[in-house]
Amino acid sequence: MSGSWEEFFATHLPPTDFEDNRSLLKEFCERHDRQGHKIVLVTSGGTTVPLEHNTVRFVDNFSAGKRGAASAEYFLEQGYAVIFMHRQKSLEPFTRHFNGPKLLDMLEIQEQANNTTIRVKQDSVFALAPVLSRYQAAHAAGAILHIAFTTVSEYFWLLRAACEVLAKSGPRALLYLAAAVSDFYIPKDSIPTHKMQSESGAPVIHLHLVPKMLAPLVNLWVPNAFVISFKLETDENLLIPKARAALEKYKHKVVIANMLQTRHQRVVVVTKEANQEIVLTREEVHAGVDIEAPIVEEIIRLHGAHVTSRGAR
Ligand code: PAZ
Repeated sequence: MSGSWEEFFATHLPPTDFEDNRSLLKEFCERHDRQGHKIVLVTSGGTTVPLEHNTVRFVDNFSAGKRGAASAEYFLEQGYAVIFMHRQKSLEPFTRHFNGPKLLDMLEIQEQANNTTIRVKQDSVFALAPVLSRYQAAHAAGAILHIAFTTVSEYFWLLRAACEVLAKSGPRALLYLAAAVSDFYIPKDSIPTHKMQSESGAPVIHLHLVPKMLAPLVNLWVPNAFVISFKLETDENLLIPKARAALEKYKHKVVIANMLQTRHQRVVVVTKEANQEIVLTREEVHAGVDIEAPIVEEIIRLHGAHVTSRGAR
């Protein structure tokens, strides 16, 4: 049995920079609310479960944050204000295009007498310029706010704080919960302060179930928002039944279902009415097309209908 979410918050302290993040969230949402913008909270990347208070080791998961980072870019393109709540050091909008050595491969050094300059290679200008210009436009407009988490408890503290301010946007708030959040945690009083020592023998680790936060989120925290959760499975037979079960249990609007190995080529958008498959062709995959473009297009269409049905704009 999982404990209650009240108990979870009572036994986990907020992150150290919590109040700063809360102020940033408040300022961002109030500003965009005044301007009548739709606001999306995109959560992205995986959460950790620390095994020590002074954390050397932790339980982690596979998520790289590509889904969230790419989706944030497409929401920005469509005029949404984006709260990008992401795992520290996971992929981020715009910079994701130049991850690893890609950026350095685009540059060349020119030495002339005492003058060394660095230039973007001519054939890379076409790749860099559109991304740079979208990045600069988003930042100049103050249209994106980055909030970082690492552990599962930091994630829930920040998620609840974001919901507190998003609630004021009513149906114009969209929650796109793409982060891979641990279902398990170790209570704070069960982990050692310092690095576990191998001399003490093999540790026995007892994981507890994380309370299901979608229930209070949908019913109490943001009752008028358009909420989308994601469901990842590795057994195809479980994918749609579990996505549909989540929709029926939590009564939110959409579950986006995906399989671990094919998550960047195929998803199923599950709503009360239908299962809609979005699939990239082999050519699109080779050309580096983002599946997040058609996903976000469909979500924006559904969100628009939700806003209209609630008599808002
Ligand atoms: O972060 P990523 O691009 O590597 O993967 C995306 C994803 C699979 C984490 C996301 O699409 C998702 O399904 N998130 C929810 C996972 C879950 O808890 O079921």
